[in-house]
Amino acid sequence: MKTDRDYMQLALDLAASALGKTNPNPVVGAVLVKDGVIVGSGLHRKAGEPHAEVHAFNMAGDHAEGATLYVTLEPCSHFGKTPPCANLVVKSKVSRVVVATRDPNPEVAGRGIRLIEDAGIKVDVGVLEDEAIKLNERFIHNMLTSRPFVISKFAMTLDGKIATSNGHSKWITGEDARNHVHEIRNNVDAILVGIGTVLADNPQLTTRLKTGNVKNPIRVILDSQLRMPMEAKVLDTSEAKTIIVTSTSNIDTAKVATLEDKGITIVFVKKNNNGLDLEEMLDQLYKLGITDVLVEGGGEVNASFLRAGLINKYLVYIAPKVLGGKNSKSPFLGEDLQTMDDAIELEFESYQQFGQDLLVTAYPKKR
Ligand code: AOF
Ligand code: ZN
Repeated sequence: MKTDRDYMQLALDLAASALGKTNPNPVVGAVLVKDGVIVGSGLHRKAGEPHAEVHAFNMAGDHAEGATLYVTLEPCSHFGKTPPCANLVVKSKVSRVVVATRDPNPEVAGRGIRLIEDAGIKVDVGVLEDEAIKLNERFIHNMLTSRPFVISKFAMTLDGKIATSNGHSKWITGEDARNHVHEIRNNVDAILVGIGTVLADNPQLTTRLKTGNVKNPIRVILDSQLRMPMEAKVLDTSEAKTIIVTSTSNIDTAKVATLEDKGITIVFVKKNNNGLDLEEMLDQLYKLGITDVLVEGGGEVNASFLRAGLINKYLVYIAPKVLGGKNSKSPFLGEDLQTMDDAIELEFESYQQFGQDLLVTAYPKKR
């Protein structure tokens, strides 16, 4: 006998297969079960396309009547790009609905569940809820803060170095780990670096994958004094869009105009004691439709996100190499702290191996 958790796991697996493809929407999976037989299943594939439940009901047809619907996110109750799934659930006369977690979207926020319950259908909420929340961490953060989800990513040696003293860093990790970075880039809306990284490495910051559909994230460059060289590779917008974030006190209007003529978007934010106001920047990026940002350094940029408490997740590749050297580069620069009590505390969530390298996933410690 399969349990509620088994069917919800199936729905979660369906949802997970669309991770990175549904932005700004969440990933959602749905499974319809009648007398122990799966009569329908579906997932939300892309914003603007039908929701998971619609696909599952289409597959099930008349078999939906009397079935149990397992869905990883509360069915919606609003008219967005698509009509409310809760109405469809009621109309199809299922006998029970099992929901992993509520939809934090203020347009929904419990109304979907109420609509279904008011029609006399039993709803159970909370099956595999932790997993469902983790799966939609980006969407939930967006809904609660109206800001993009910020991921800090870097690769370091076992002794915590990201480059030699003269900035050489090719390569710290092996090919498998580096390919994995491109898979991550393929699934985020934006990738962010400081102008220092552009000046030092002249990177392309695009996604390079051998197979599958490649989607380049928008490149966001922090450049408070507009030092961007006109020949920088990131100014070639034929493959990916570029946003330069600069200070409102920047008065180089001629350079701004030249960059805008090249198709670059310039975002102006005020400065605070630590440089550009990153909170204001995130507010603006979200308004431009960016739901997550992969921060790829350098050390000063990483440190300013860290000190502002804006990092939501860490992806740290660790290579089995020791570099040593008191001037080798570290992932986070910024101010020197005096005691360990001042350290930012994290929680390790998991580790994976790519070739000889490890990927550690960590989150800020919950208080
Ligand atoms: C569901 N099932 O598969 C998804 C849901 O613009 P729309 O019509 O696509 O609505 C998007 C919102 O609907 C999204 O922000 C979230 O609250 C909900 N997403 N809901 O029941 C789904 N993708
Ligand atoms: Zn829906």
